[in-house]
Amino acid sequence: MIVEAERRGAVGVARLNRPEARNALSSELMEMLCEVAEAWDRDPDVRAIVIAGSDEYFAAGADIKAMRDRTFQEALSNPFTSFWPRMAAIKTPLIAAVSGYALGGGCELALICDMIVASETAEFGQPEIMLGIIPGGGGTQRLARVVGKQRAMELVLTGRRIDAQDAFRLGFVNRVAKKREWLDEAIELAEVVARRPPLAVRLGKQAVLAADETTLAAGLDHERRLYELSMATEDRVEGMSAFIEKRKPDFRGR
Ligand code: DAK
Repeated sequence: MIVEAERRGAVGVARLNRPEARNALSSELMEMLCEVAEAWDRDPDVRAIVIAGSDEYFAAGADIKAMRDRTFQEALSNPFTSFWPRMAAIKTPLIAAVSGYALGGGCELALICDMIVASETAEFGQPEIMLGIIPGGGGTQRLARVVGKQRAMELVLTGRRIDAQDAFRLGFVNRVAKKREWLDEAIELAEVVARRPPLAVRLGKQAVLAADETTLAAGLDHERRLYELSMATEDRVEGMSAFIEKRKPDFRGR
């Protein structure tokens, strides 16, 4: 399977598996990844999703061999364009577990995720400029929001790669793991999120993502409404009661 899906308790782990093409994101691979993520997103027992590649490569970007002969008309009607918004619409928290190369669309896929755990071997980059194109999966927009305009400009216009430590310093990745521990660390982080009350987790994700879309005043208004929704949940009564009664909360997702 070009995407291997495995459940580890409340965490779904999807592993990209096209070693012969360095996990290049063909339409077939992206379709399968979207289907897996969307099915988990509908499943209340899945509370967090990890997207990973292999030790050597997360993903080397879109499939250049498939792209080269695509006409303008084919590019316009190709489903490829729809995969990125589909992944961005997943409400369950997404954690990218990146070891080795995350380039072009691979870097953009990691950027769509809500958090990134990188192996010390990870290398990130937007090399599209070397192919005569620019990033098309959010690499100019999400990257600029994460690392700032000047640094995004350098990565997009030079195509140079950055390593895991640089990515950490830039606030691009949440943590850097030892090379044999990257996947376990990503799953551990996902398990922590999975133990939190799921409705509040989804509202929290939605609220933080709104920060990229709105002015501060509109964002604060949006946060206030989402906060009020969280106050209407049974889980928040349980969370507050458990604190006061000095016991562990039993969150039900209601
Ligand atoms: N596509 C297709 N095949 C690829 C590939 C790719 N991106 N990357 C590697 N391969 C294939 C190679 O062609 C080679 O195949 P064979 O020669 O064996 O048939 C095999 O994988 C092994 O590759 P290498 O021999 O190059 O392996 P190395 O370990 O030496 O190097 C590498 C690994 C990842 C550093 C290198 O392969 C590399 O630089 N790959 C290309 C990276 C790149 O330029 N990525 C950007 C692609 S453009 C959009 C959304 C997104 C996008 C566009 C639009 N919309 C929503 C509209 C995204 C665009 C891109 O990502």
